[in-house]
Amino acid sequence: MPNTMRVPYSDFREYPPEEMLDRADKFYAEMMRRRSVRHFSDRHVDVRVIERCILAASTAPNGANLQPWHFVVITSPEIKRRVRVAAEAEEREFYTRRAPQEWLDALAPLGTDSEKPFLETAPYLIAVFAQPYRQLANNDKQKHYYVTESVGIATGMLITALHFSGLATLTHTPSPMNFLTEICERPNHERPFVLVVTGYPVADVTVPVITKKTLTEIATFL
Ligand code: IYR
Repeated sequence: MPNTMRVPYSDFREYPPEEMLDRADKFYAEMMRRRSVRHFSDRHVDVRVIERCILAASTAPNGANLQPWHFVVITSPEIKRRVRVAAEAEEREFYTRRAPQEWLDALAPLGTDSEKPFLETAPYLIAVFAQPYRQLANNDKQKHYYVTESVGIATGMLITALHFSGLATLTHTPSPMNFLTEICERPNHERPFVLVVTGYPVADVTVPVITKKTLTEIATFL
């Protein structure tokens, strides 16, 4: 065994079975209220909420605890504008040339197009970056493990934390989004993973009517 200091896990909490079920029910109900929105208000949001949610995301389980992620919080109108211009250029290509008809058909119910005004209106754009490795001071590289899984889990926890705090998000993945590395001034080896658009929805926001698969469709108990 490596000589790592270990401490009792005294923070673990056990609940009586009834309470456990009640907590699971309540959490499911809370998560059922989460919807992606595409129309954001420019209302101010306290940056401390964003900081806490990023800290919550950083508790995600991840490969060898190397925490292969970086979050860039964009509030500057000038940088938001650059992100919008670059994203819309890629999206125009996507909608008019790159996307196969099958993909466009799948997107039709969402009513999306290449216009992304929310990239300027929303108070926060949180760009999540994945780090395949860490550049050490002596120029050596320390490899990271399960990077996609780790950053995916952290992003899920970020979205959950933002929703739980009372904010709306849009998980946006302009494709390709390499432009984010330069705009966010990140090192070249970091991979833009997702852009979490964050803020309040506009007052009259609508969302598409969608259904979720049933438990029997998504789960098998052996
Ligand atoms: N990136 C494009 C297209 C798009 C793709 C999927 I899959 C979505 O769930 C939604 C949109 C856009 O943002 O419009």
